[in-house]
Amino acid sequence: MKQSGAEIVIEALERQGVRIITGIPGGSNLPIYNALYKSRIRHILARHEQGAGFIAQGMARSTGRAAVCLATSGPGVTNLITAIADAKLDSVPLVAITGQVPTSMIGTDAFQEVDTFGMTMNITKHNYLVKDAGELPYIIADAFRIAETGRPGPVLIDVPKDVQLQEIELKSRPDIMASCVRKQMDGRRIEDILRAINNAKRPLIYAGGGIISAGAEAVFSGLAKKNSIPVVLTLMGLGAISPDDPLYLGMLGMHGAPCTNYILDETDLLLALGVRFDDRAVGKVNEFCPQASIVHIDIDASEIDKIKRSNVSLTADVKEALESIVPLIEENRREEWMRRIDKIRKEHPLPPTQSDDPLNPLNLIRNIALIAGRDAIITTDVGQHQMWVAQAYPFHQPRTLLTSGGLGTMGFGLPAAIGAALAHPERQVICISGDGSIQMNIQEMATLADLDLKVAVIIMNNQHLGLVRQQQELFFNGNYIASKFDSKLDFAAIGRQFGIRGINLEKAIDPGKSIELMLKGRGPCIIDAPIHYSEKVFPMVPPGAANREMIIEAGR
Ligand SMILES: Cc1ncc(C[n+]2csc(CCOP(=O)(O)OP(=O)(O)O)c2C)c(N)n1
Repeated sequence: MKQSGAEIVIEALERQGVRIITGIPGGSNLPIYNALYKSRIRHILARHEQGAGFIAQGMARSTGRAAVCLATSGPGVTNLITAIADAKLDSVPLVAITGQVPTSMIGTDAFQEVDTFGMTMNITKHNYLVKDAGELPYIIADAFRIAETGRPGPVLIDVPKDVQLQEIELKSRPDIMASCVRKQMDGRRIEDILRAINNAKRPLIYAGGGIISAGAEAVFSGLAKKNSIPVVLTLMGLGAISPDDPLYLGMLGMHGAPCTNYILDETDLLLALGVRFDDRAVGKVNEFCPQASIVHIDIDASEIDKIKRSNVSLTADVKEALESIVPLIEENRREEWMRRIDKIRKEHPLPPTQSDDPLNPLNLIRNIALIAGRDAIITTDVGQHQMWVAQAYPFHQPRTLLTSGGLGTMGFGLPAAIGAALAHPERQVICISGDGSIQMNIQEMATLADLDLKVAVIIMNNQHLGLVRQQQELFFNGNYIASKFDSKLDFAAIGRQFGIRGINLEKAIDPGKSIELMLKGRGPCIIDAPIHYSEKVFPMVPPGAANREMIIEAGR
């Protein structure tokens, strides 16, 4: 039986077990949409391709499985690019399938032609320009394997329209995930790591998103417990260990828990697990952990020694590596180090919340956490609200915080929340956003209204680009330019116009109760929470400074 390239694309996605895809049709990908018409795969019509990319990311980040988005050539692709770059920096498995002008017209500046392959080469883990429909089943199977295995990441498949329309008879189809070969771990390195841990007096674990990608949370907290090693997490690592674990010290870095940045100065062995020494985490690199030997375990060989030279390194799946290490590691109570840690913790707590105002940002976030429960999935946008969430929201499980860590993309939160809710319709999903960020993909409120998902969007509305204003106040002599919005938007009313329940907490007598009632209601809701514009995120390490030079609070 002859099939078109477009039908082969959809059949290959079905064979991968894909149930939902999201995107926007256009001239160059209409044959794929036509094939989708007859498929049991559900399609979610986004309102902007960046929204589609982040909806797919929300599915992928909350499940760990590759999710699929579609875009047409030209502007469809350029709109999608931010979401692809975002997936690359945060190691999110994504398969983007884009339409392209017919092969004979490539390079002619045809209508809606851009060089998708060239433009996405540096922001994907791998990309393809398909020349023949017969390649499609193999390319799609490979794309999923590449996106999901090793260090996850985005893969793009650009399919010219004539290839979508090409009719062929497929002789064979590839096995799904057949070629996933495990790398052998270097046993001598494991011995070196064991020796380093056993000899250390003041070890510290610095762990990140790699722990969550590998599903290594249990063995990782087992290591910390057995050998009494305190833990600091990156933004991407939040949820990898319970915030109630006595060994957990908090997030490190630019807006981290102050004690972490002092303890990093004292450690003699840093165990860097599934991390990439990002500048927001380590601050001034040559002043990061000045007394420590470094053991670095990461699945991506290119991360080893990229930013900070390690004394022992292991390129491996961090879960497999820890499963080899933990049974062999000595039990150790490290009483002296624990006493020292306790002292530093007590001397340098997070800046206390000055008020009992329920609309104080940290109070608001703690309250949301109490109402939402441990199973809720939280997405954020980028700005002060994102850092307040990272500081104050207790993430007890992996994949409950979805945030744009590497690219720091405003506009991520709402579509990512839609994706998370599509993948987990039974769970409460909450997008905590800022009034600046929400406006970057506000059109996806229409998608949310279509889908009627259990998503609450809480907008911390300070009528400013708050984090920009904060930097202008602290580092640019209060020269406030381009950080204030002159029009005061009523997001609850905007939500209602999209067909979503909305409430403004400005006049709420008990904001906590109002939030609870909104979350209990059916379907999505928008909550506009007024925040004073002068609120700041502390501590803050000035850009380029060492972590210990953090500003703890205004004037200090
Ligand atoms: C797409 C994009 N453009 C610009 C920035 C730079 N930026 C970082 S934070 C921020 C302000 C965010 O404002 P808002 O969403 O209102 O959050 P707030 O800081 O007030 O909580 C800006 C403009 C960015 N991160 N992403």
